[in-house]
Amino acid sequence: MRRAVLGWLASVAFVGSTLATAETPTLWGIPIGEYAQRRAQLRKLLEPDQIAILASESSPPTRLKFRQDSNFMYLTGLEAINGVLVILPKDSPLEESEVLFLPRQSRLSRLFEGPLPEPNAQTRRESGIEDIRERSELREFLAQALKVHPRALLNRPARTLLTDTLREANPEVQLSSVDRLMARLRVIKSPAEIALMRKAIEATIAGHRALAQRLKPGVYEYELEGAAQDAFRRHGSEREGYPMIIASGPNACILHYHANKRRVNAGELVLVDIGAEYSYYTADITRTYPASGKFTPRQRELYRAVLDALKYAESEAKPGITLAQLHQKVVAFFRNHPLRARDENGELKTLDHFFVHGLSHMLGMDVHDLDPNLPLAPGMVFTIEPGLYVPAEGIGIRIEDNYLVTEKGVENLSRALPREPEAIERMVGAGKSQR
Ligand SMILES: [Mn+2]
Repeated sequence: MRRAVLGWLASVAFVGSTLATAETPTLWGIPIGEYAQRRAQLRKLLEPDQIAILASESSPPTRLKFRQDSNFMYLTGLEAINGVLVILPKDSPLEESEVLFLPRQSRLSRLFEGPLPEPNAQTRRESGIEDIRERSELREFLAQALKVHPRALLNRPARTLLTDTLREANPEVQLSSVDRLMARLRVIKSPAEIALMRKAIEATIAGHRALAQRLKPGVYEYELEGAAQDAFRRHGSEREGYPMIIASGPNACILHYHANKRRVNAGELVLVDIGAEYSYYTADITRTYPASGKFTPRQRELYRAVLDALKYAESEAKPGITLAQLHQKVVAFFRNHPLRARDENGELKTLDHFFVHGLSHMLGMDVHDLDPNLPLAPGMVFTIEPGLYVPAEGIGIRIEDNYLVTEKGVENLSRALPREPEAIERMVGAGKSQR
């Protein structure tokens, strides 16, 4: 695994060691030198007439915890507010390669928000970004830069906040998204990123275990949510990577259910799709539990079909295959499976009829991480999550693990969490015997 990742580092010409040591200064668990390498990589991907402009989030929301824009965070490691990072292509006639514009903080802002990164020596030292200027200089800088680089690639906050400014600075400017380039950078994880993802996965597994212990008929879905959240926090997770799905009985057939307010009945299945975020990286792990601690024969045979599909996909996943190809293999697996179920019209159908979503997605700073749609390659992290949803029977089953692509295949990063039906029953049963 280590060899695979270092191989990737060599292939994109990252120089020097990016492995953190005690002396390596880090931001959010990532060596600051790695942020500089990321910005250098983006710079290399820009065409001569392009410029990348990435804004930070603008203001702290009152109802939600602040979370920096993932692309801005990936390139700076700074939870700045109203900042703008400008990256120029190599061989730009302008002298600069990268400039970060940050606002001065007012006395009141410091009282309300606490200290934020400002254009000063401290931010230069902490971030390793040398050229940090006053936010008030941005407009004039862009007016000059857009003359030479009229194609601007923007992140989401920049599209919202800076579109008017850019058009004023240069009416000829062509605006598009920087996501396609960012996907190429973000899809391959460095050793430091993989270490953070392992932490997120560890916290998520603890959440599943705590939740399974609390599961019994009569419990409310939101109580289970609380149990998982408590375990996340005890493992250092700042927040969830996405709203928890804790879906009992018929709710398991609503794919984006996260109201989590129903009372769990005896004999039902509870589909639990949760992911802790750790230092801006998220896990995404699903298990399906029998509320009473025992699968019915019907639940068990469908569960077994989903688990077999997962194991099959796992064995087929290796460098060179695309996620779309992997998905098609699992569709065929379900189509050829001997089991049948009735659809909403009472007709018997093969199992592929009940597998209605994508098998996989990339995973990283975002739960559905930016995806350049390239074949799997060492250093990529992705999910495999087959599921079967049979509303006529009130049964929804999904099993999802998180995988790191290695030289020869994949490593299941979430393998510490049981998934065999007998082990799942023991996880739920363990809670009962303690009460
Ligand atoms: Mn997922």
